[in-house]
Amino acid sequence: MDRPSGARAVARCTELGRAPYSQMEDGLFRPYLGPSYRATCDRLAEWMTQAGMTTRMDAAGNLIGHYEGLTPDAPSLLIGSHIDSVRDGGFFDGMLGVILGIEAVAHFARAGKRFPFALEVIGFGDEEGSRFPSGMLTSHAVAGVLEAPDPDMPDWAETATLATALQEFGLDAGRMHEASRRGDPVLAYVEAHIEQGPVLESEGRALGVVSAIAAQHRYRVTYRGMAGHAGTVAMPLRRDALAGTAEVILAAERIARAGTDGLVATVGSLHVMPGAANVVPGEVVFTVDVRAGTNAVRDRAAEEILAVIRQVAARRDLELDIALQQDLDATPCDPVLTELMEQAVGDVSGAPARLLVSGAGHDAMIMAHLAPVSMLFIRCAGGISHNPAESVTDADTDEALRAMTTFIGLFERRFG
Ligand code: HGY
Ligand code: MN
Ligand code: MN
Repeated sequence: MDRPSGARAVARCTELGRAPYSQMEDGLFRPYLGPSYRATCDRLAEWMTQAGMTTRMDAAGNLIGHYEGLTPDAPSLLIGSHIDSVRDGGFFDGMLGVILGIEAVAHFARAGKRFPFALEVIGFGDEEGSRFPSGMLTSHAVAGVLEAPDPDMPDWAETATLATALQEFGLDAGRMHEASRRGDPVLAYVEAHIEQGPVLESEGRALGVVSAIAAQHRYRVTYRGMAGHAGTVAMPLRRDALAGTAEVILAAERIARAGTDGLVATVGSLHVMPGAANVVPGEVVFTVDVRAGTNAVRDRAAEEILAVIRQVAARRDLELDIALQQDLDATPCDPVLTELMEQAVGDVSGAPARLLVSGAGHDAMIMAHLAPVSMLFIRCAGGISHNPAESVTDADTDEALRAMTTFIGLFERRFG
C-alpha cells in the first residue's frame, strides 16, 4: 500500500499493536517513555518523513511532524492525538488520530499541495495516565498550562520516577515546560478519534462531529485499616480497608445511576495490600473517576461520593487520604471549526453530520487552552474501547481521511 488510504491507516495502527511497539507480549500496552514508546516514535517518524515532513521530539517527549507551508514562517494547523495506550488496550484509541494526520499530509504531499499554513502532526506521549498517575501531562506542556509536575512522581509500577524516565529518554523533567507552543502562531488543533461509544454504530453512521467533551474529576483514594489474621480477628474488631472500599464502589454506582447529563462514575483501579487470602486487607488504594456533560453535575456527584468515602472511613475507623489527580472542565469545541467539520463530514458522507458530546477525555480538552479545537469521531465496532476487541473498518477510516482532507481544504478557504 504505497498511497494514503483508510486501509493503510488501519494496517499501520495494527502493526503498532504488538512488540516492539507494545510492552505486552500478548496485547497492547504502550506506556509513555518506555522502550515500546521509543520504538513507536521511531516508526511514526519514518512514516512522517515519507509523507514529506521533518520530525522532532519536543521537551515533553511528544513526537512532531512538520509539513512546511507556502512560507517558512507560516502559522500552523496542528493535527494529532496520543501515542500512549491503556494496559491491554485497543490498537486505535489515540493512534488512529496520529496516523490519520500523517495520511492527510501524505495525501497533500503526493499532490504537491502546500497551504498558507504549515500542517503539524503531533503524537502526544501521555494522555492516558497509564504510566504516571497524571493524564494528559504532555498536552498540558504543549498548551503551556503545565504546573510543574513532581519530578519524583513514581510511575504506577513504582519502577521509575518521572525524572528518571525522562532522563532515560534523553529529556529533563525540569524543562518539560519548554514544549509549550504558547505565543507561537498556532491557528487550530484538530483531533480525529474513535468514538469509544455506541451512538454512531446504532445510527448507521461512519463519522460524527464532537460538539463538547465531558467534564472529568479523577481521585486517588487510600484507606488504611489494620491487616490481621483472617482466622483469628473477630468481625466486630476488624478495620477492613477492602470492605470499606466495597461500600464506596456500590455507592458511586448508585449515585451515578441516579444522575443526569451523562453522569458516570467508575472505580477502575484497586490495589489491595497485603493482598493475601488469609489476611484482612490492611490498606487499599483505589481511583474514582467522575464525569458529566457539565462541571456542575460532575461537582455535585463528586461531592456526594466524597461524603460517602469520609463517612465509611469514620464508621470503620480507617485512615483516609484523597488526592485529586485529574480536574478537567467540560470543553466545548470551537463553533466555527465545528461547522467546517460538519460541512466536511456532510460532503464526504452525503448526509448531515451527527453532533455528539464525548464522554471520553481527549488532548483536545487541554489544547483548547492554546487554540480553537475541533474533533472528528469515527465509528468503532460495538463502541468497544480500552479493550483489545476495539476495531474500525477500512471503509470508515477512508471516509474519515477524506473528511480530514476536506476539512483542511475548507479551513484554507476560511482562514488561508
Ligand atoms: O479516560 C479517558 O477518557 C481517556 O481515555 N484518557
Ligand atoms: Mn483512552
Ligand atoms: Mn484516547
